[in-house]
Amino acid sequence: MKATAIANANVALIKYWGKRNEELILPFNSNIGITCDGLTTRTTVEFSTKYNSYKDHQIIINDEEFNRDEKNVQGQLDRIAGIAGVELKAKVVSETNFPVAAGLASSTSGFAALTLAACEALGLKYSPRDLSILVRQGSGSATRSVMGGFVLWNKGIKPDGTDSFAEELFDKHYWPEFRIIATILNTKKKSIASRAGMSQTVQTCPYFNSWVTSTEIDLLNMRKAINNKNFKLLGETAEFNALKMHATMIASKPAIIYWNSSTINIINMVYKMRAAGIEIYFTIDAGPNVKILCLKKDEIQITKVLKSLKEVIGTISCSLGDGVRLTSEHLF
Ligand code: 2P0
Repeated sequence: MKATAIANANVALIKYWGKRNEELILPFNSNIGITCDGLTTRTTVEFSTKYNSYKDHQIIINDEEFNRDEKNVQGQLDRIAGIAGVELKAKVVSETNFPVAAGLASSTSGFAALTLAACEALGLKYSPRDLSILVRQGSGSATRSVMGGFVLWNKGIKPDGTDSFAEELFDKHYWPEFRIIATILNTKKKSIASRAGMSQTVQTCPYFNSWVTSTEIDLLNMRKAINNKNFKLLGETAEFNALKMHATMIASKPAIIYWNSSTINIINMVYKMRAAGIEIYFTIDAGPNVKILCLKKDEIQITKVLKSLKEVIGTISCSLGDGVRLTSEHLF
């Protein structure tokens, strides 16, 4: 009845922004992300037993009772209990080694670890692909955290979502020099949750169709870049795609602006270092924090420059990591 899983956050190089089906969480676009070894969540789930009975789901993240998005977490627990044919409530304790809900993709590792631990606690066994379909129904981008390394989330075309799953393109050993450095600029929770922001963008951004069609081209370029280990093409495509996603947010009504002045300063730092000949690119998710894409040879120098900026309160350097897995080290 109790199980624990560990998952790494997956940061998108080609973004998921917009659902064609909000209920089943089906995206307009296939998207690609990297599972990062340094952004980790461990989650223990225990459903009620005759010894420990829970009247409601109890969710504790980093020692705090969790309110934001609680409905989504509870919904996922109910979904899994429903599949197992029980009506039990659960206690969930989760720990991350990075700030949650600040645009560092915490929901990716969070929902992947939650889903695997909950399934195991109720004796449900899934293939990684089928697990990714179940994770997807909890939170879209978490679909990618089921797998390691470079991960494609196939958008699928079927209305029931059975062909919308994660696929490991290359595992964590594929590109040992690849690095992604998460800068921590502001650990405050975001003002508008991704789910609401995404829906608002789909409904009100006049450029939304262009985002969808042009992302298909970015996806092809990204696959080519990864297949050929072409870092320049990878970085240019990731930046282009991230900026276009933010453009759709800014052009929605009312405007959604996740950036702050620190975000712009880091972007300018990246441009400056690149002009000086360093292979450095960025990507930004639904928050102010910037993720730096670079190679091992430049990691130390880039980290030093980042840490010298007054707005950077921390950095987390990641290589490619593993997909979700079980552990016997429970949190309670
Ligand atoms: C991504 N993000 O591909 C994009 C880029 C943020 C910016 O997926 O409604 O938490 O639970 O499916 O997955 C954030 O959205 O939204 C997200 P839901 P999710 O990583």
